[in-house]
Amino acid sequence: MKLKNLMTAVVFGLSLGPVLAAADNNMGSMSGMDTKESAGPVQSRGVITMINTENRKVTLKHEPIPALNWPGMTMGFPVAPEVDLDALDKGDKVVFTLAPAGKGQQVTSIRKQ
Ligand SMILES: [Cu+2]
Repeated sequence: MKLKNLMTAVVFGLSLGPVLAAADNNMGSMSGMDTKESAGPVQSRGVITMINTENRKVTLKHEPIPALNWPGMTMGFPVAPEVDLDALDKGDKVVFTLAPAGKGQQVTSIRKQ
């Protein structure tokens, strides 16, 4: 039954598409967002909604970032080791830079606006 085998191959091939697309979308709290893989450092603005200096994590309510295809949203980022967080607090309006790190983005600079 050659025709049946062909149909099976076609159905299997079609069903594989969404599975691969889902596997690409592995961004932790940002699951569901479509991220461009090759983006370099990008600058944006936002407000600090949470900051953890010891664990070097910051949560930012950021503006839309067209370079990453991100809408405005609140999300957490790891902060690069060289970035000084001591002068920053929850509620601060900031300008920050993101650079690709692992499967997501990390903050490579951040300062009060
Ligand atoms: Cu985001």
